[in-house]
Amino acid sequence: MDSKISEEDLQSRKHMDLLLDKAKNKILDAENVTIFTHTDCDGVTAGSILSSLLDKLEIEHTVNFVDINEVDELTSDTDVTLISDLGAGQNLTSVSKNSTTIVLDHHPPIRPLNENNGIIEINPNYYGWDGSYTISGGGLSYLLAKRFHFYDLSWMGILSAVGDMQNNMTGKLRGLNTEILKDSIEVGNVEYINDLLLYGRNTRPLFIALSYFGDIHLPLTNNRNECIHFLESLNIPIKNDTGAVRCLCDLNMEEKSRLFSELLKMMTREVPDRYVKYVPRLISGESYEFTFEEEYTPYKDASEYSTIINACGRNRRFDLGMQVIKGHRHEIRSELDALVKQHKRYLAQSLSDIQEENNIEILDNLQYFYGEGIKPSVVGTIAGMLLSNYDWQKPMVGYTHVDGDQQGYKVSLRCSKLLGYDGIHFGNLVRKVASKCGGSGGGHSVACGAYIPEDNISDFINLLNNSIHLN
Ligand SMILES: [Mn+2]
Repeated sequence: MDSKISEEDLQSRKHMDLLLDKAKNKILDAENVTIFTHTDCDGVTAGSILSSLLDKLEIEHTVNFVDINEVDELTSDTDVTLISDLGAGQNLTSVSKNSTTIVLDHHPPIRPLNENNGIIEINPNYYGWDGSYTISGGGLSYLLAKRFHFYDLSWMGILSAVGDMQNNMTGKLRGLNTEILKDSIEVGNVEYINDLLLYGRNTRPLFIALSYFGDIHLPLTNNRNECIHFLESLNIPIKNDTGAVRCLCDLNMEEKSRLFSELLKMMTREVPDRYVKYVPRLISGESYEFTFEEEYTPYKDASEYSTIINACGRNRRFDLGMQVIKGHRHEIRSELDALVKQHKRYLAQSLSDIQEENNIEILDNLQYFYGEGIKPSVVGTIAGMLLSNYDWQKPMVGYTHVDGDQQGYKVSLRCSKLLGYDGIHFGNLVRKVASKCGGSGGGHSVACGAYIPEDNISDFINLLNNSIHLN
């Protein structure tokens, strides 16, 4: 954890606390509060933090999950309106007309600090801190709860940061996220360890986790038998003494370091020379665990936990996600299990449909598919899953019709982190190209998306293809 803080940063942090205290006083004076929050894992977690905060204060409130394009039309007549994980980039005149409005967002703001028309805006970008990795919407919501000394909500700030992929590029949390991490470790709710970046540390048999490993194609990719041989050759048992199949969390340090070195060798062979220096970052990084959760459940590891919340969000069952986070898991267990199972089945089916129909078009600088009938909320997930089966050196773009009978396409792009390390920021590129095509877009360097008008989709694909300069 990097804890060096400059004098300037310290002043900025103090200023942020002044605004948070202002927000705190407005909340303490309020009889009722409306929460608007985003529909992704960060947004659902942010809503859960704010709702937990208001529960503790015994203030009446509602939580509403909204998409970015709905923000302009939001209205509220409660004393206070809290908007988290969105709002910074949107017009808030209709919502702020009759209600004291507090925005906790980490996206680039359109209103200058101190000229917010009475809106209290807490946003890291005002202080030169990049909101894509220094703090999440949920993290900002926790910083508000922290002014009330509710440190026990800090673990949720870690969940939202990981769900927002804030640690994606460097393999660890940075910026204000480290303050939240420190709080959550101090209250004993979170532990972090350096580990292999295999997804499913607590729930997936190791040989299966290996078969899905990474975003570049390896001899192990999608080949479970090969993974079993690989582990045997490293003298890493597949099963433990009781006969149960081992997960990554069952390995000792020595086994993990053997696995690390072999993966390093294997990946180094597969990538062009200029990428070799980045390979260790693909294999290991920090993992965050919740101490109060049980082993071998998807709730133990922050990254697996965020998948559950995403599954809720992508099926528009935000209420279930929030119940999970707020600790009412018992009541909704069977409903949640059914949803997660159905979500996984849907992803697998969509994936095999696309592959069977051989729908992937390969252009010079990108590859793309039209996911006809695929839900727009999962087209990015599918693009990511396809990547290692095709050319990982080009981004994978998927598009599908937006929900309902509306015209237009939702586009998602996923690419190997190696392209990001090489300096390409696809979020920025997609934003530019989308706006040239009459749409809007943006996001992270290696995972981003756009909305494109019905008639302009082929222009968008071609223009994007021509705007990408791969080395
Ligand atoms: Mn977010």
